[in-house]
Amino acid sequence: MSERIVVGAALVEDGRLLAARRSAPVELAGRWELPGGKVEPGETAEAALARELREELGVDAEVGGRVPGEWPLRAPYVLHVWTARLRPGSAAPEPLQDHDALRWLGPDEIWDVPWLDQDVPAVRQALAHLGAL
Ligand code: 9L3
Ligand code: MG
Repeated sequence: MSERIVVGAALVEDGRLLAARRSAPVELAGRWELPGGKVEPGETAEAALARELREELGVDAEVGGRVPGEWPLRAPYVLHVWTARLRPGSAAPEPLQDHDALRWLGPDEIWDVPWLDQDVPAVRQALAHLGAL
């Protein structure tokens, strides 16, 4: 089967990175991730990520550039990460779907939450790509 892309957002505001705690499925509940989800057939990665952030968090986000790299998830999925920002006038994020908590993590707090295993290298790479938060 060919690879299917899951997109995650390195959503940054005021020098902090948004982390979202999954409430579902049960095997991932309690672990933190870069919010996002599956790219649907015919959809661009950027459009998919903006859609997922609207659905999951209720925000209006502008997707920036791709963070180099890809991280394997359960086959056939792989995780790609894009930078993102809230557009002026966007609502603040709230956990509407699949999450039960959100945190804006400052540079000293990034590793305070139990990220999903696959998100650890993705977060590390996103931070390297962004430079100082
Ligand atoms: N996943 C892992 N890390 C992430 C994201 C957004 C997703 N940062 C994994 C969790 C699920 C699969 O990818 O197994 C699909 O994600 P979703 O559509 O349930 O968010
Ligand atoms: Mg999701």
